[in-house]
Amino acid sequence: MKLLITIVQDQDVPKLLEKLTEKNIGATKLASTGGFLRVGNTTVLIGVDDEKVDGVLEIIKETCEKRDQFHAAPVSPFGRGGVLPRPTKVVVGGATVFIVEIERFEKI
Ligand code: 2BA
Repeated sequence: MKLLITIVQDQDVPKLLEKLTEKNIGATKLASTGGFLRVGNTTVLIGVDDEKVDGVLEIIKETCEKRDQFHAAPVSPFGRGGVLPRPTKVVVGGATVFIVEIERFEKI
């Protein structure tokens, strides 16, 4: 069994959860925040048998989009005479997935 720790953009969550539920795949949604942009994203925990991992990755690919976001570096109080940093574009998503081996799984 594997646990897919899946970080996605909030906008993609309803569709992702709908598709997983259609296939009877259990998921847990957690609110999270990206360390770089410091904006909210969603972490979805998905526990599945090994043979279902590729199918779940397909669903994630189908439902999670790449999007452009802008990153403005924090303004330093010791900054250079009021010059504001230019926001830089970063491409976020589709999804960041960590696939972890599950040693034991119990539902009690
Ligand atoms: P954030 O950390 O807010 O990162 C958002 C996007 O900013 C990233 O998109 C990437 O395009 C860019 N980015 C991140 N760190 C950067 C850096 N040091 N320099 C330049 N650009 C940078 P994604 O790669 O699609 O990541 C989306 C979210 O997935 C991340 O949000 C974070 O919450 C999570 N994530 C990505 N890689 C991770 C990792 N190695 N460990 C834990 N979480 C990760």
